[in-house]
Amino acid sequence: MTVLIKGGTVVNADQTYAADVLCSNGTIVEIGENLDAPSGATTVDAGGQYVMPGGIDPHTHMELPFMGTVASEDFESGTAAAAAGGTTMIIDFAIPNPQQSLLEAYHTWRGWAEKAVADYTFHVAVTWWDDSVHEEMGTLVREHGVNSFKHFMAYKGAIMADDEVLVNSFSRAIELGAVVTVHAENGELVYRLQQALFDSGMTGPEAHPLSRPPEVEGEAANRAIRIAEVLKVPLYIVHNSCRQSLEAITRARNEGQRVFGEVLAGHLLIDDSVYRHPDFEVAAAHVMSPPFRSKEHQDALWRGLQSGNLQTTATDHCCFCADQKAAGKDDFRLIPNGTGGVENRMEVLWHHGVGTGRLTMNEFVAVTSTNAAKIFNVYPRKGSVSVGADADIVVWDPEATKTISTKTDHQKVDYNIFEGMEIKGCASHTISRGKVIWADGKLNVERGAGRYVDRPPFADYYGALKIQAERAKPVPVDRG
Ligand code: URQ
Ligand code: ZN
Ligand code: ZN
Repeated sequence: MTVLIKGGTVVNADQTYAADVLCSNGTIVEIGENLDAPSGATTVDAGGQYVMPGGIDPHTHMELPFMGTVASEDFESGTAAAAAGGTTMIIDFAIPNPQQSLLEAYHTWRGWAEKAVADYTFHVAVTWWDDSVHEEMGTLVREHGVNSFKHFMAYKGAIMADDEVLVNSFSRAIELGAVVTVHAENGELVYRLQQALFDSGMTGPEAHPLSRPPEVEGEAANRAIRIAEVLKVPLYIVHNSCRQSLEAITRARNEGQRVFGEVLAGHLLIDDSVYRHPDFEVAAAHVMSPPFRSKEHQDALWRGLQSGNLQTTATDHCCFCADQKAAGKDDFRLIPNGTGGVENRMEVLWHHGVGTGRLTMNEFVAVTSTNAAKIFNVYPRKGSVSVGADADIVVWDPEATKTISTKTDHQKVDYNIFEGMEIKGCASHTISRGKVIWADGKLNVERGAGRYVDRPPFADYYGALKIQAERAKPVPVDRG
């Protein structure tokens, strides 16, 4: 398959220039002016458009079994919807139940993802600890291309990792040259606040944000940062939703600690008034954790992106339809947590980021693709329009307009948190490893065409070898 993208402007995280891009056999093979189309090549007219690295969404949960049900979006429909929005790679999560083998969970998720239409990889969650977890983390890094391990500090009684798990897992991760990531909410406090609110008679979704105030997130973010500081392990905090967690990250980064922060498109644009909607279905459709916050926090998060203290954007795409959310009709604690957006992330960020001047086009590329590729060690294979990179490309039409709606999007869920949002600028073509899979409003995807992306450990990228050497140094024995 050969594709020539003609007449566009290449926009990478570090530079912008007019050039044609030639892709062959899944790879970018030539970038230059006035390239000729080899015979048989497909030509994409990119005149007046931007040719950018395909989006990387570092946080999705396709077909996740969670809170007694299974997320409605699967790997085939979810990667297709992602492509319709310009995203060409997702990083999902293999999440073992406590006492379940990490390897077993990893293979289960690998099986589910075989139907994906575009590329994917997995963070593996550490939800419990014993020597077997220690061993299997090594196997996952050495033999299965996993270089990031997730820890849920929330969800007491289910998949919550306490400090003992965090300390053991963080210590093991740096030995292996892996990054640790956390869902930062204090699960004990959430549990207590949920109980108190329910007992007070507040059973509806309006109680959800009250049970997980920003302080609960700020505490956990800071705790994870301090543990990572002592153990010298690089830390990535997912879905930062508030000023408090951003302040914790900013302080650590100002002191030179290697901490990365992710923000969801939803947390930048949706506020907590949704939980006070009189219609249970609308309020419940927005129940996710951490919850959407007030405008004060949204402004802080935008500043976090602009300042570079937040490096990536994601969606935490974890969809549940109205009949599933109804499980919590009489008890907000039972509403399956999760919302969608994998199709809309890039377009809403372009409109509200680049369109408002908050972000340059290059910063947009950095936060939607390149930074995630670097942090999770697949750059420049992914996250770059450069010769030798995978031909994962989005052709972006800055003049195209649309109104986002669940009626027209491709996500397999009956509610879109961006419903009715009018945006300008969206993907006209999406190319996945050299094949045009989205063009002019139509998907051209193939079940199973997606590939698992191996992510090598960081070796010494994070100083792991130095730390291992320090730990290996014989301790001088005082012979008296
Ligand atoms: O916590 C997560 O990231 C998963 C379980 C999705 N749900 C959510 O509310 N964020
Ligand atoms: Zn989470
Ligand atoms: Zn998540």
